[in-house]
Amino acid sequence: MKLTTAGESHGKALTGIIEGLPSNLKLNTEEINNLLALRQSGYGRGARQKIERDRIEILSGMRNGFTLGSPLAFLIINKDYENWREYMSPENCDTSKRVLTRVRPGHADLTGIIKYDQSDARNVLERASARETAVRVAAGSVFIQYLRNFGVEISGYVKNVCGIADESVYTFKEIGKAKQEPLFMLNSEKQEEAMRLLDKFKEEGDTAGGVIEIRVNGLKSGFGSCMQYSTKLDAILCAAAMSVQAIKGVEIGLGFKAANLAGSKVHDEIFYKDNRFCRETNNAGGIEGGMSNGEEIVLRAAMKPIPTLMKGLKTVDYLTKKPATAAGERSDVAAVCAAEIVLESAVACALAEIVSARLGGDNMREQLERYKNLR
Ligand code: EPS
Repeated sequence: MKLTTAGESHGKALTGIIEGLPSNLKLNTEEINNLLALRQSGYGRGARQKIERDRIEILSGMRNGFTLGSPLAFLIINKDYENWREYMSPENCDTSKRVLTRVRPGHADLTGIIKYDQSDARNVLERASARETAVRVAAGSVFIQYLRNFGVEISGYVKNVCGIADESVYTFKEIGKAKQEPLFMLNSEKQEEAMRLLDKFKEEGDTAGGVIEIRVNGLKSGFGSCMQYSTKLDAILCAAAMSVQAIKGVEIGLGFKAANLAGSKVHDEIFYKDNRFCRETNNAGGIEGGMSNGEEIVLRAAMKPIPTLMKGLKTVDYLTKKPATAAGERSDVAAVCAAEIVLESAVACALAEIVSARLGGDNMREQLERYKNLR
């Protein structure tokens, strides 16, 4: 299973192709649209989200609500393209307007302009933009619906906004309520404090990041492998999370905290009760030896603050080489809620690939039978 995405932030549309979906997977497009709307939500989002109304249009690979086993191709229209058509059209457009040379620290602008031999960072930033994550979320919903057939559920919440941290431990059921909250946080005092901080940052033209926790419930043991480095489940999930724009750190289970503790405080002791092996703790975050161990998978990702600051950081104009203030017309103050949805989707994408590769089979019936027969 493989997802390919295309599309510029202010181009006509974003598109995606998923190859390798089994046939007879029932897909609900309203569920996809609801996840797309959630990605656009969250406290701290900027003016662009008032323009866009992301909805999926499926072009191929599905008939009467079921996949066919052929590539699933889809698009999401960028409504803002109407305001950008004269500068962004694939042919005969005016590229002299909307030029960006006051390259933004932390964005792809400067390295991209050099690497792709451009004189306008727009030719790079349009693709580097987190707008691309809309496609990943549309596909993510497809993968989430696929995984649900095997009893696998993915959820998450925001743990920390710019250092305002909720250190509580929640059950999988409890975190299901997070998406009703303005910042997807479960501690209301911390959430209010974080919202006040974002209000302050908005006034000051600054931005914030945070920490997001993603959990996977219900996956049987043995997904991923200890036999080759490239097949380790933790390596694959961390790479998937790191591929999300603005993510700068990822940990599984206790993660960095494990380095400070004795082995006796870290490793989850094994018991045998009611005819099954079990553990009373889950410090490993559901993965041992690069394989799922049947416990909940726990992954946390750290998002850096958005690099477009309205107050503008010091930079150098790429063309004049003179000191300048970095470009900024509009920006999100924080996009931690969007990142939570995108991370769920990225994890779902990686897991769907791993599950379908282990199961093989061309249709859902074959895959479901094989999953049922796994130990
Ligand atoms: C982004 C810049 C902003 C964000 C965008 C990501 O867009 P614009 O330049 O149009 O104001 O709103 O995110 C989205 C459009 C989105 O849908 O998430 C960037 O530079 O990464």
